[in-house]
Amino acid sequence: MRQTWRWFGPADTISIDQLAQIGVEGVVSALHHVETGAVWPSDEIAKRQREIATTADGRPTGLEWEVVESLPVSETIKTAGPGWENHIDNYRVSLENLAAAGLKTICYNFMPVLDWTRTHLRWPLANGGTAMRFDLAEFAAFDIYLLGRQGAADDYPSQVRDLAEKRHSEMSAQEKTTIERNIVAGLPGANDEWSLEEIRSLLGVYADIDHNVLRQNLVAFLEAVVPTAERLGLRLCCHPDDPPFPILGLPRIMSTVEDYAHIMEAVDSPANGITLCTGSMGVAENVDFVSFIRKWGHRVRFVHLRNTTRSGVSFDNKHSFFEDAHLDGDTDMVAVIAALLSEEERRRAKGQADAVIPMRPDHGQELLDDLKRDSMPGYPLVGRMRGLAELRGIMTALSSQHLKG
Ligand code: DNO
Ligand code: MN
Repeated sequence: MRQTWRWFGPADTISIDQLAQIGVEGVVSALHHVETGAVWPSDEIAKRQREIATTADGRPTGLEWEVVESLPVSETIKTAGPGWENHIDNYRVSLENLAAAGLKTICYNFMPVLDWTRTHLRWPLANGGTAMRFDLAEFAAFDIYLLGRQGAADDYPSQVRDLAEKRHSEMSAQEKTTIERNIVAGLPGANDEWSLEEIRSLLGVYADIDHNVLRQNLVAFLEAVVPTAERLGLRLCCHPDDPPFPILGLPRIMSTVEDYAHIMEAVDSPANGITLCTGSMGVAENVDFVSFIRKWGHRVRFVHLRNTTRSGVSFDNKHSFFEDAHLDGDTDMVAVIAALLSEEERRRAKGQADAVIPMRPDHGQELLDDLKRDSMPGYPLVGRMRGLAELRGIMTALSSQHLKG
């Protein structure tokens, strides 16, 4: 696998020349400053390529922009609302511009309104570091009391409602603001920043959009853009919902192995691919990543490796969890990596040019010097570096000639 690293551009707290020391082989980036739904202009794409290829003082970094994460899908496209054609045209032009610049792998997601969601960004760990956490009781307190969504209480069993009520009654004004901001304002890489008011009105837009309608909207999006991607030799790859279950009464349709099977079959093209994210899907119980990779590995274009531990209140396979160290947690990372390396072997045996799959350590805990710096939530230097180092060890050991024969 190719070891990549997410870099948010010149505004990133980690400079591009530091990545060489980490042993990063390729860069994952996006034009976060372009408004969602608008075209990514060729000159902006070229600028980002230059920012990745050269340091601020003009030295070559030896790195290239290899994966786009994400080319965001607008709410207009997700809801198939007025202006859909225009946003689809723009998406196609962005794909043309990216392909002309030599980019091939395009990650996106189809989560309505909220991208990845956590209640705690810096949850203290016993070892002194911090981790991100999603706590269902805290989330319910936000949903029922802070957002005040109509009918929210009915979405939680009484045990969770009681915990939420207790939490809400104990929360200081400061804590309320923090949890609101954590959930609503959007975490790094999220497409859009909302206010509580905007969330309320967006929920109204989704009133008639259930699981099936949202699935149809994803299929309509793919039917519209996959032929373009195919012609340009691009690989689109959908990131799973995080967390992998409906929140705020909104449908989520890319949470499970079955969801992926449905979408892969509905638009059966090599350009319609998968971003495998163990940290997102692995929150659910009994996810069999090894069978998933055996069945759908040929459509996996990009991999996020990260581990979570379910901890706290759960119901209906919805869980509270925290982001554990990359080799700890509920997902058997060694088995996942072994399955991915076998997939690469299969591709090589068939002589495929795209045998190597880009992977990145997805998130990291804040450890050591991360705690003294202003790190982007989920994207600190030391924690991600620890993650990459551990994952690299597994990849090297499993692909070692000593193990064969
Ligand atoms: C979640 C992560 C997120 C992701 C965002 C934006 O598992 O990979 O940081 O990057 O959804 O794409
Ligand atoms: Mn991910």
